[in-house]
Amino acid sequence: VAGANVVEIDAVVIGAGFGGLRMLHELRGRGLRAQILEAAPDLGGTWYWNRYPGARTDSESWTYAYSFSTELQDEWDWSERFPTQDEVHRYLRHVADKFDLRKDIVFDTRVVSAVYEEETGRWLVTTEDGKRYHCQYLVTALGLLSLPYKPDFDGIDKFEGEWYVTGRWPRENVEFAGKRVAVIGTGATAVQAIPLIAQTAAQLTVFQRTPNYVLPARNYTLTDFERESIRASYDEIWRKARKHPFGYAFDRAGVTKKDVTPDEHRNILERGWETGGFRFIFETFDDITLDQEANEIASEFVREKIRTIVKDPDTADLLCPKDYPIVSKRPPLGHFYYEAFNRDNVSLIDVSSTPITEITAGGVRVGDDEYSADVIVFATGFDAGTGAYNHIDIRGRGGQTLREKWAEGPRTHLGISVDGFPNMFMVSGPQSPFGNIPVVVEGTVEWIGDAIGHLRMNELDTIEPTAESVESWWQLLQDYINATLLPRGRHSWFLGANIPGKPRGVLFFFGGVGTYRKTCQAAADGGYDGFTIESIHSHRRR
Ligand code: NA7
Repeated sequence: VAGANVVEIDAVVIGAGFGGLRMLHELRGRGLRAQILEAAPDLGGTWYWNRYPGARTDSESWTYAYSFSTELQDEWDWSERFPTQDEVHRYLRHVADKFDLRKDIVFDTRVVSAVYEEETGRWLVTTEDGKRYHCQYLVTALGLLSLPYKPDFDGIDKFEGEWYVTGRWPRENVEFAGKRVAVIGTGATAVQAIPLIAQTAAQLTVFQRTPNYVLPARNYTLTDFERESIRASYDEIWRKARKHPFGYAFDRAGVTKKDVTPDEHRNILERGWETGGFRFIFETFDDITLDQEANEIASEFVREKIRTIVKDPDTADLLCPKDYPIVSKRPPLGHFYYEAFNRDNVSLIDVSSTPITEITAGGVRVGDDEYSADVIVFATGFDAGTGAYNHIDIRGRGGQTLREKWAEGPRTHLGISVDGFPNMFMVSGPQSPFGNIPVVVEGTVEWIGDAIGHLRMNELDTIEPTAESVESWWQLLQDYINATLLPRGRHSWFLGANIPGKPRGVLFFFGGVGTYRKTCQAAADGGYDGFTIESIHSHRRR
């Protein structure tokens, strides 16, 4: 490919979220000319798009950040335990300014295709507005939950009110005051939005298909003293987070069900409930995700709390998850979520047996019942993992599309690379670990940086995994998830089961962030074991 309209560059990174920004900095630090192509008008990824009421992290602020720069972590002041969308977005903008990243980000630019050229060993990336980039390395930092899913209900075009999708929330203020609002969905997003919408809406109707185990967030404002002690402990924080199964700076509980009496068991769960957040899961008992009995005790504990908080027994009963174990779906964190159902203006509609039939001109119809609404909020989740990949025409060796390759579900090695797609690297791609994303992302970015460094130092051109290592990774993913209670989650997006027609399969690595990091490091230390590395011209192989 040649021509005036083609930008020749070392690397193209798609996406300016947590992963893409960090990747650009890494590539630059290694002397590469790189550019980010970003569909949105601003950076932030998830933290750009998800500006619905109540949007904030479920990770503690001091671990929902980059660790690569001591100066950055020392100068940034988090204001709360769980920062809002606005604060995380400000943080990422600060990072971009500090490291002068914006000059290499092209905004409002959606990538439509990326095609690998076998003769040159380069990728040709084309954008919607016809720009073309020719690069040696392609990094897809598309996000694991970036393509919103909105069910295809009949009648939406006839609806006379306003409707919004949480993952594509408008930048201007949405007014709920005095309005009848319908929220569809009760996942992590809806759980954050519902208590806030309830405060101003005239009437809020929540449509629930599957109740969740919502844990209290117990958010608080950080004092200067707390911020100072966090700053003083960053080494320890990152050491713990990198070892933790889900990338959090938590201690292992060191206790399982068999170590305690029923009274002690209850006291520990009470303490975890008071501490709030995912600490309820990870700092109470180490066997909640693994052992059915330990899990059922924790599950029943949450149900009891729901029945205590929610005054109307029928509503409480509907809010109690009954037929799947806690943590088999990602538990949301609530900021007075269950309490919201005690308000006179909030009602809960069960759509588990009779699904939403259609959207009408005036609201939502479920069977014979119609619920009036001026505003409908779709908090119906994401096409996780592969969704954003299917929206780009990615073609590897022999013109094979990634869509075809993944027709039965994603196939990768380490969640980073795919056989037949040389020099394509995924940051938090399908089959990488699910957990505290910044920690996962930094590990992956550094690994990709090292792999590229290795190629350049040895004057080699391409790296791609062998078909065998991709097959083994798939098998390993099955083994890990099958050792847990996770396969029992209802409509779980971990398994692709939230999207009608999506192939069912394990979309994430559940062997733990610590194990994952070690595995990736071992592959690099072993001279990129499981990968084929080639020189295009001499066909030198190793
Ligand atoms: P989730 O957790 O996938 O939640 C989506 C919700 O939408 C969930 O309650 C679904 O019920 C519901 N849903 C989906 N389709 C329908 C239909 N057709 N009818 C009724 N209800 C429906 O997405 P979130 O955005 O809340 O959270 C995603 C992650 O983002 C979160 O975990 C964080 O990691 C960040 P279901 O449970 O499928 O029965």
